Amino acid sequence: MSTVREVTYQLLRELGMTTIFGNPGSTELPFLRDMPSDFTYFLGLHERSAAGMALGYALGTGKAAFANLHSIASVGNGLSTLVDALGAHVPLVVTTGQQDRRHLLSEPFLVSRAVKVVKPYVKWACEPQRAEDVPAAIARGYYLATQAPMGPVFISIPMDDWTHECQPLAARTVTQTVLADPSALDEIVRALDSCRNPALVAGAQIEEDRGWHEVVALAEHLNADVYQQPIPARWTFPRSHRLFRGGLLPGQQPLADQLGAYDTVIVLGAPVFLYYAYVPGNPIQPGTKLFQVTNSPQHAAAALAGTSIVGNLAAAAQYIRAHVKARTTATPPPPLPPPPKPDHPITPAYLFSTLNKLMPGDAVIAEECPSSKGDLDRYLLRDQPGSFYSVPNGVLGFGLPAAVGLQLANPKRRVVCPIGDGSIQYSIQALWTAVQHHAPVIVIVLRNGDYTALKSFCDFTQVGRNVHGMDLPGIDIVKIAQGYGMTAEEVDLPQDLEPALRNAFASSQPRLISVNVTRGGEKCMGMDQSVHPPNYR
Ligand SMILES: Cc1ncc(C[n+]2csc(CCOP(=O)(O)OP(=O)(O)O)c2C)c(N)n1
Repeated sequence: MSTVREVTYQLLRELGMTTIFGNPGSTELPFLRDMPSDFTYFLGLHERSAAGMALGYALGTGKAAFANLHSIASVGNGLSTLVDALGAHVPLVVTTGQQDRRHLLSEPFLVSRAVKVVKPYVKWACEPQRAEDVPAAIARGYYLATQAPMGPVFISIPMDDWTHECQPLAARTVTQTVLADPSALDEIVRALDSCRNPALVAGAQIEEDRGWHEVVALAEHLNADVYQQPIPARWTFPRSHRLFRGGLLPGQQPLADQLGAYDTVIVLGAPVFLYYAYVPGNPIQPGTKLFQVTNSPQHAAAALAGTSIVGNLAAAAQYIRAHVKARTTATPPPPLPPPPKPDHPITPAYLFSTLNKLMPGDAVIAEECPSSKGDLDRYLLRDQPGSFYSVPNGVLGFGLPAAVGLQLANPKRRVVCPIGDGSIQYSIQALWTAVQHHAPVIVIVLRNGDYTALKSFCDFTQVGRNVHGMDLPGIDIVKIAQGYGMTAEEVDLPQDLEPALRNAFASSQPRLISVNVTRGGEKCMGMDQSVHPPNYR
């Protein structure tokens, strides 16, 4: 008879999860011992980094990733990754050790109540009732994690379970696609056929459902203007396409104003809508017909306006295009932003336009640079699917491990991680894993010496500047990176930027470039006082 451990490894193999990201503790050792040689283990030095790399790996492969974290620390240190995975619909199967069942009642050292803690942020959390149920629980978690909308599942496993006897368990086929009701999509077709001026909003779910090409084809068929959803976790429309009109603002009134000229708006694969500051107003101008197609029943239920249709994005876009009349006229594209000057200190705009010039066409961006998002949005152009990932819920610590996981998943596409000097500190340990595994990620630190985004928010909402904890003096990120074994350098002069980036792209090893950039001056997520922000003074 096989053991729980043997059956589990065979199951993971059949489910295609032979890559394990983790941080071990005593409660995980009975599982991790003698790992079969066809499995690869990536050590993260902290659960946030380990789980965050698994998340990047899942994003990069488009498949479920497996993380094995330590006891209750899995939740304490790793919870924000689960929050990210739930928000960004990333299929993660997270297992974590529990103390030996035989003395759980007495609350021993390292006892874990993780299942209870984690529940609001996973699709399913479970500690199996019996040892021999462990493989079946992992299988059930996997099938659920990979169902749209995808997301994380969590299984807590007592450490004595692994040696129990267990029946073999074959992996099953569980399909993942749910199609939208065609009669509901017909309503969108009728609205588009009878409208004057339609617009599409492209959301992250287009990539989750592999619908990039279908949505581009639909937009071209309609000659419709296309906007990216507010605060996008992914870019899902080619940035230099003639129909692309930029991103939507994350506030009710300013967003409704941006879409004010359109009489029909179809949101494809995004919430209606994701806001940041509370700027009240109509979610959409009265008179504009609003439709949402989403793979998430939650998003459909939570939408503030319009008709919501649940179903797969690729299939829905294909259906609409097959039934709707083509349109021949398009509005002219807006002018390109002026090329930024090589000022000193270097501006984020100059940094991103230089990076854009030097990056290979298939390079992947995993970004976390809060106050420079506007410049990044203006000057980085990505035209291929799977090219852009960003923090989905505003919890910092996403960018660096996601970049490393994406790079491990995609050795052929270079991953670039533009990240704030504050943001990089939240899961800094991922630098070490990149070095150990020669994952050639290029980390570009925007060193402005403070939490600029928070200062902008202070100004935006009139909180004032008399707030502690806004400045970051005395951090030498180059030495920190070198301490983890990474080649790193500082760039201060604009003329040194291009050579530093060229060298990084020419090298096949990971590298960190810390760029001293200008302080402040950015709007709050693209918004200024003209939108009438809330006043918290
Ligand atoms: C885990 C976490 N802690 C704190 C914050 C609050 N926060 C939002 S933006 C920000 C500043 C980040 O600083 P940096 O990366 O240097 O970017 P900058 O604002 O300077 O562009 C902070 C601390 C957060 N979003 N997530």
